[in-house]
Amino acid sequence: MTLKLYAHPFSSYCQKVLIALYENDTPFEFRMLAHDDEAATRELEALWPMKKFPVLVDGGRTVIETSIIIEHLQLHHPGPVRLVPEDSKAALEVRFMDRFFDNYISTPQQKLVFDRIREPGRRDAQGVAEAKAMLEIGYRWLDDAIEGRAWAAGDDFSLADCAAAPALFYADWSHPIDATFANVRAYRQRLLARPSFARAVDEARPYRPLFPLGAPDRD
Ligand SMILES: N[C@@H](CCC(=O)N[C@@H](CS)C(=O)NCC(=O)O)C(=O)O
Repeated sequence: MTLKLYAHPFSSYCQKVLIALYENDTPFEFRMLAHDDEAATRELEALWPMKKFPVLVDGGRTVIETSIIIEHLQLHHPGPVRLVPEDSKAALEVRFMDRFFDNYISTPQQKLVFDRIREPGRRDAQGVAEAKAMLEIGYRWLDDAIEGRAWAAGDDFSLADCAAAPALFYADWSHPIDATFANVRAYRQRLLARPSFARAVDEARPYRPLFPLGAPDRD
């Protein structure tokens, strides 16, 4: 086995890569990043001083950033499910939607979680309000953008859906998606029914008590 993924099952960005691996049944070794495992944390830091995860090690190569990891898998370990289209124009739409989910759904969602972890006196009320406003704008924009689409960028499941699944999963827990955004809510349900994401969600169930905002009793 040449692939080793440094990850945690409850992490949204780790799930983004796990979906890609599961879609193609790609074999890999899971290197668990438990918060109390100092050895694993030191290994991660040696690979990527930013200590953001997941990180993929492929033989002698360290691959960082989830979108790049999935592009790397497509290039070096392709399977039957193509997550980045061969056609350049179609690929551009996939990459744009991938950026949308990371920047405008995951980033404000993480802000809400990280703020809650802070000591009460050090919380950032304005930043939290801005994050919620960004999520509202993101939900509204997405609701129009995916009208008539099965998946984020069209008919085919792609890199963009790998990003969307955990992003919308946790965003709805953190700042609920209003019922008026019916397309987004239906899309989130389609993602939950996708076997690759359902597997990632199931594997992460034991960690739900760790969710700082309180995991709702659903999904
Ligand atoms: N842009 C990065 C984001 C990765 C990221 O934020 N990962 C989170 C886990 S979901 C993390 O490393 N959190 C630990 C920290 O921020 O110190 C990517 O796409 O890989």
